[in-house]
Amino acid sequence: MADISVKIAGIELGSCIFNAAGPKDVTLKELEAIGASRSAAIAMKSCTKEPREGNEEPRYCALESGSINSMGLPNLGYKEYMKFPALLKSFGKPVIASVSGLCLEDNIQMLKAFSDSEVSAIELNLSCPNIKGKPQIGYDFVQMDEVLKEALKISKKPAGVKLPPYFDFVHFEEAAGILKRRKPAFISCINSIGNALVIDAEKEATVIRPKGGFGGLGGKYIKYTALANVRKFYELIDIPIIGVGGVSSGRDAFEFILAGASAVQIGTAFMEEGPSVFARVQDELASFMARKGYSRLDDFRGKLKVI
Ligand code: HRO
Repeated sequence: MADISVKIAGIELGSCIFNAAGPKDVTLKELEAIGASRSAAIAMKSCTKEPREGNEEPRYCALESGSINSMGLPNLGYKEYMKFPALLKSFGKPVIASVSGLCLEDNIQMLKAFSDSEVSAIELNLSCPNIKGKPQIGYDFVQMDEVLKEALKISKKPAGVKLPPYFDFVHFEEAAGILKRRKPAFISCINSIGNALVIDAEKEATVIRPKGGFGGLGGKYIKYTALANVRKFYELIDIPIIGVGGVSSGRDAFEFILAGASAVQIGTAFMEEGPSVFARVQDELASFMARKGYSRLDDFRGKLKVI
């Protein structure tokens, strides 16, 4: 059987596949279900300083080949998530906090707190598209540089950054320049493609309610954009990359690793299929690698050929 374990930022992962921050990871019960599955880690919902109800319902809709969401950061507040690693210890896997403060001070305060907690790593989410009146920090390079400068130096735990999708080579280079300077422990790319609009022609209406129906697009629709982001950053910077966006099979995971990802997260497919998705995708990846004659991820990571 192929070995699909990996070490990222000093953290040993039994496999390279785990859940993306976001779906089904708000409550302790949901996190326990991830712990009991074959997800290699337990990523927790992005949190804010205070608990949040999130946006009005309906705020998630499964689509033919993906999903649209405008959850609006519903979460229990960071103090609850600080307690969870101890309660999830029996699963014996890394617990990852995701921090999405509504201002720089909140991000700093939460990073400080998680840094002294039992989490294994922290993902700083600079790319939530669904907060009314709050632009995605990952698209404002001045602010992104400032946040990373102040926030990353605080954390004693490996701290990475969740990026929005970029679409222009100039933007990739600008973002890469900041990342080279601020040196996060890893990057996760990509978040959902923000502010898509899905329309139900029969009802002549949007499929979600918040923000006039605009929301983050996820799933298969965004796989090629996600692969492009992983590849571009792999070419530009020497920081471990966690690929996320449209992974629903072992073959998808293989493509992300071939593009340069060190690990792969699953969002929409986990939301739709439930925790068994992790075992299925891992087994498919291992079989696909065996068929190709690869015994470990390093045999093909980043080795994409351009025809
Ligand atoms: O909660 C959300 O609406 C949400 C977040 Cl924080 C995020 O980072 N990405 C997303 O698609 N939705």
